[in-house]
Amino acid sequence: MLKREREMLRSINSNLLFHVSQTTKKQQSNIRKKMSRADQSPCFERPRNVVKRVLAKPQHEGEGAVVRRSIGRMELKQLDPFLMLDEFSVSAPAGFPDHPHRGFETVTYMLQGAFTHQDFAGHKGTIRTGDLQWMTAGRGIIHSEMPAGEGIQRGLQLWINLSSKDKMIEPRYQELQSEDITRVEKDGVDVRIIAGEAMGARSPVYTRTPTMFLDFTLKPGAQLHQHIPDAWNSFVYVIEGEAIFGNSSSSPAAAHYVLVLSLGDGLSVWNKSGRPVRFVLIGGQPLNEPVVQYGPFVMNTQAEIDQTIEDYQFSRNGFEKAKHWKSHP
Ligand code: FJH
Ligand code: FE
Repeated sequence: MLKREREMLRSINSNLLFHVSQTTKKQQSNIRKKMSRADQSPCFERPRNVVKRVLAKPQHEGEGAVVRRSIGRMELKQLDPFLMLDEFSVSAPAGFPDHPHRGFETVTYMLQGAFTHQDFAGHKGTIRTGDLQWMTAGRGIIHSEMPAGEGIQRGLQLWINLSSKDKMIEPRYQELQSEDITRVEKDGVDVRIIAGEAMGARSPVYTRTPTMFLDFTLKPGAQLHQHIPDAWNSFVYVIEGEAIFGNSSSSPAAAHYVLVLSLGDGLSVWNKSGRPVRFVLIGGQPLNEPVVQYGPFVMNTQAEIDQTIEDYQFSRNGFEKAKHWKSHP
């Protein structure tokens, strides 16, 4: 349904007959037909529903760290263009000491506490609650990611694949502090726009693989209708509370569940519970390319993986700065 038609629908609903009187009889009849379909889903032609629901159970990763892996676990190996989503919730000294990446992007979003990162090119910093680091590893990065500060450090890390033409680009960082992340609040819905657009606002983050990443909080009773480009793969990860996703007669989904969505033009969410619900909605345009992964290297062919292992071992083709580098404790 076109935006203009949706606006017309809204105007009919609120008895603003002025708009309707400007349309032809045929247009009015089309709108009424769409309205009866809209009774089931008021906003979308093809509403998305949950096709798979998986609990992200804790597992060991890095050095003494435990993560809840949702995308990337056995039952959900990949959801093109996404390779992995981890929720991390732990205190120092656990973490992710010096390690490489090639061929994809990592998006680190802090929910609570702080993480310090350092890389072999001298890039260093600490991201804190609500901050974002969007790292395009491209041809190669070696870095460490360690919790900073006292108590529980909690965050998400998403791995987004790069298309074959982008796998060997120069590494790049986009960093946003919490106060610079676009935020919109309306009718009990609060959204922080990490990537893409929602509720009339847009994130400044450049996504080489077209991606949306939205952090929603819905008050009790609130409802949300979020557009998602039709052919994009998408999923929800519930951070806190519970809500009904898609079909309003489905059962609520709770924290640490990942919900894979069917294709369609949007998702409806209803917080039927008595407390707030927080979740991320992530979507991306599939690359439709072969994926060969060897730990932190993601390429298109086994030959490219073999070449990457060699480049890493001999500090070549993007890993030159690895020769004499070690992170500071
Ligand atoms: C040794 N050193 C194994 C090692 C493995 C790694 C790895 C880590 C994250 C991550 C997840 C959530 C976060 C916000 C803060 C980071 C991840 C986060 C995913 C792999 C393979 C490093 C050193 C190692 O990094 O930042 O929440 N997840 C996939 N593993 C490593 O990075 C052994 C001796
Ligand atoms: Fe890393």
